[in-house]
Amino acid sequence: MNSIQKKQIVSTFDILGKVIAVEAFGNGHINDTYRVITEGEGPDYVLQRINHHIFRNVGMLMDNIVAVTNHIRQKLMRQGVTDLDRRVLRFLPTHAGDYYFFDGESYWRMMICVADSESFDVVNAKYSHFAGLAFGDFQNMLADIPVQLGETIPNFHNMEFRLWEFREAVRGNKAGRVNEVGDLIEAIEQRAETMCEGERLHRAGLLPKRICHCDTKVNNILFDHEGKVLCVIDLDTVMPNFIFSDYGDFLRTAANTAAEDEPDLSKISFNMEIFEAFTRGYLESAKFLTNIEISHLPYAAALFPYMQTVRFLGDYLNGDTYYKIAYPQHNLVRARAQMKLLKSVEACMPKMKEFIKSITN
Ligand code: GN1
Ligand code: MG
Repeated sequence: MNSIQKKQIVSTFDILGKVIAVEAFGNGHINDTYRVITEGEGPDYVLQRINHHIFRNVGMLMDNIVAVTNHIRQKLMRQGVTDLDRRVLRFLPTHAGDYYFFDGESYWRMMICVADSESFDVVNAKYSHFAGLAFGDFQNMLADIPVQLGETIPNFHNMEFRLWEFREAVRGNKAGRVNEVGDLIEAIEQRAETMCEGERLHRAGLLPKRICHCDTKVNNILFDHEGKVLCVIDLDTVMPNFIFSDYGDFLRTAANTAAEDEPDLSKISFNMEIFEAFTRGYLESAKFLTNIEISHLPYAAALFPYMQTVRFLGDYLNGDTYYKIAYPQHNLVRARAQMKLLKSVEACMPKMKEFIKSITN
């Protein structure tokens, strides 16, 4: 798409200011993101092409997001927060009054670019503590949202479903790659039963679903220049789930000593200092947690590297149809990296349990 076409799409939204440029922005694996730079003092904007092969019901998706951001904005207003456009995303309607624009091929949406904010792929313990507080607050604020949010991707973090899907990928062997990954398939199967504990607890009525963010990668948080969390972004997957989703996915990314797709496995391990700081923050703000939720936090720390191993390897076996890849083996490298992280998390299990006991007693 050329810059004239992008500017035409931008012009369907009700934004202020003259557009100077539309530039590629961010590094998400699913949607395409652009920064819309405007002249003068007014805000810049973020334009996104929604991946509608993955988010199949764009109407429901945007209804969810508008409900969530409006609810949070009202709460913040009541708390006396003044810089609202930095503390919660604000989506802009088109001139026709819709929160997305369909150009005949793709779905687009527009939001205000949060001023004076930073995002990181690596954070220190102080920032992790603030992140823990922020996710507890986020779940807390959404606990009484008056509308029923839809599941934008059905069974998104359902481990039993993800394993079913993975086994279909192995059986189908669409890309002819099953033979090269026997060791990984075995490592996945060895842990399958243990990793579905969440679903079993839920069926037994022992584990609630709460509104969660469900994509709490560290780079989905915007910080101010002092390290305080301004807001969370990437709200496509906000839906009812186990709190394990938000807790586990933050640690999967922030407590990994290397990148999610690091090819050199010796660089990958689980950082207990980040774990402790984040857990402390989360338990300080998420006062609503039950004992079962708290005692399963170490399980959640293992669940997400496990689930990503399953999802990345499944995509590799299917011929790379889901995640954006930068080179042919990318999904396999990601899967191996996540398995290495999982093994490191497993080795930390006793220490994690001890730490949680020590701060909750
Ligand atoms: C995707 O969009 P992005 O890159 O923040 C994915 C997450 C995965 C993540 C792995 C809708 O997130 O579930 O954890 O990649 N989002 C979707 O990096 O599948
Ligand atoms: Mg993202």
